[in-house]
Amino acid sequence: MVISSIDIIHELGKALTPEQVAIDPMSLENYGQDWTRFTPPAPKAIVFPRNTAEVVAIVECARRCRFALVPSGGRTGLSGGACAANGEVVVSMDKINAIAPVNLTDRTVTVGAGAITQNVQQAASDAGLFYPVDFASSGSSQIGGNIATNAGGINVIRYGMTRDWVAGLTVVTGKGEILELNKGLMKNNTGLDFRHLFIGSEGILGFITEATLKLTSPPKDPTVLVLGLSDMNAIMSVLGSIQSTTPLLAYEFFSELAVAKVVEHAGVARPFETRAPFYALVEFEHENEMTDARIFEAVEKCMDEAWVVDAVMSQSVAQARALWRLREDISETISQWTPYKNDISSTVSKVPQLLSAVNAVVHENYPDWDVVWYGHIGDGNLHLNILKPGNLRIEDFKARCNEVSTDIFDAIKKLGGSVSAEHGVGTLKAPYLNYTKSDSEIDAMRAIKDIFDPDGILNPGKVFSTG
Ligand code: 2HG
Ligand code: ZN
Repeated sequence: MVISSIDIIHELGKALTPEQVAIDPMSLENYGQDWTRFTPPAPKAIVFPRNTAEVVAIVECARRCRFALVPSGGRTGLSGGACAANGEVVVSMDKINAIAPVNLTDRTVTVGAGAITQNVQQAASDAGLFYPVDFASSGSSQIGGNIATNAGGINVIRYGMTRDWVAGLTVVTGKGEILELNKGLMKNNTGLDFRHLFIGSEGILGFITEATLKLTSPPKDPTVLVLGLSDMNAIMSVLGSIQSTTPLLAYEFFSELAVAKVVEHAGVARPFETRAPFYALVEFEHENEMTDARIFEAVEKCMDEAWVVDAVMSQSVAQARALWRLREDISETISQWTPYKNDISSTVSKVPQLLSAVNAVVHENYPDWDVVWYGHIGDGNLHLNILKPGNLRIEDFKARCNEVSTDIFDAIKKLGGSVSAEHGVGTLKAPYLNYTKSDSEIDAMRAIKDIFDPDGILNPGKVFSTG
């Protein structure tokens, strides 16, 4: 029996209240897509549950009336994981956003999935603690989405990914069951830990409705150093020199084209007059007066080796923030060129091989196009963005980039790397999952999805290729 959209909306209104169901064009447009802007949004409706029980009611309604659900956080994703392009019902977590008082003894905080990352960071900071997962979109991304994509960001080299900061999860599966996973425990060796199955599952197993997050002590006086590099190959030698003297909070890299774009379009100041082909941004804790001496010595050595051509170090929190903008403003600034994104990785030791393999593909295939290099290179993670030439139709641009991607992904496969280091698979990387995961792994992933989502109502078309 096929149920009409009108009946489905009526049923949802009964499961929740009619005010919690939106079908106006603006909501459909807004909640039907993420930051990729590659897929025209076309959801049937948007629903706004206020608690876990209401999410159960939505899942039960979807199973009964046979329609698909797309979980929706801040929709800052870059792989199309939260897009609804085929008449799905989008389940927004906006209203499940409470932040409980910080538990100072456990050093944890329990939050609703819709809590904004920055608000969680602020709550931790107000309690004298620190939630270390951070990225440019923290002002609008939500904790549930961060967990569903195992978000990384700018401090991974020191603090790891979101996975490392989740002590407990409440989820609603595609069967409408509520699971309380790990319950905030620090120690719990009782067989398979499903918490880790749901972290990074991109909404294909269930809805994350609540999370207990671990907190830590804040870093002492974070200081930023921006270095101009003589060429791309210098990047890992510089990392080695600096890391051997001082533990790092971040090690980022970006190209001159990235700097030129943020200077011109975001009003960010250049770090220094010298133009270098590439730059490194290093952040470290300023522990004591010895820190400066150690850092200066390492930078001097890098200059003697001709790896570094110029350098500047922040002298205040405001200066550190200004220097960070050189890196953090890149993604938003270049979004006006509808970039084709690569979010690739190798082990840190193989980064030189990764860079030279990718460089060869870029030279051969995009000789006349603008290619912006940046990324969390200290984690082995490169964000290679190809900017769409103005005269090219988006479909033709995508098709051309998709072809070239396979050359890049072949190189990554040889290196044992990943086709999606931190943005997730979503729809954009689904056709390429087999470059990183074996057929047996993909079969097991599908079998696990069937256990938690036997009717296939959760985020269809994401993660697994349908072609
Ligand atoms: C970043 O590191 C984000 O700035 C976005 O992960 C990367 O836009 C991108 O490709
Ligand atoms: Zn990133």
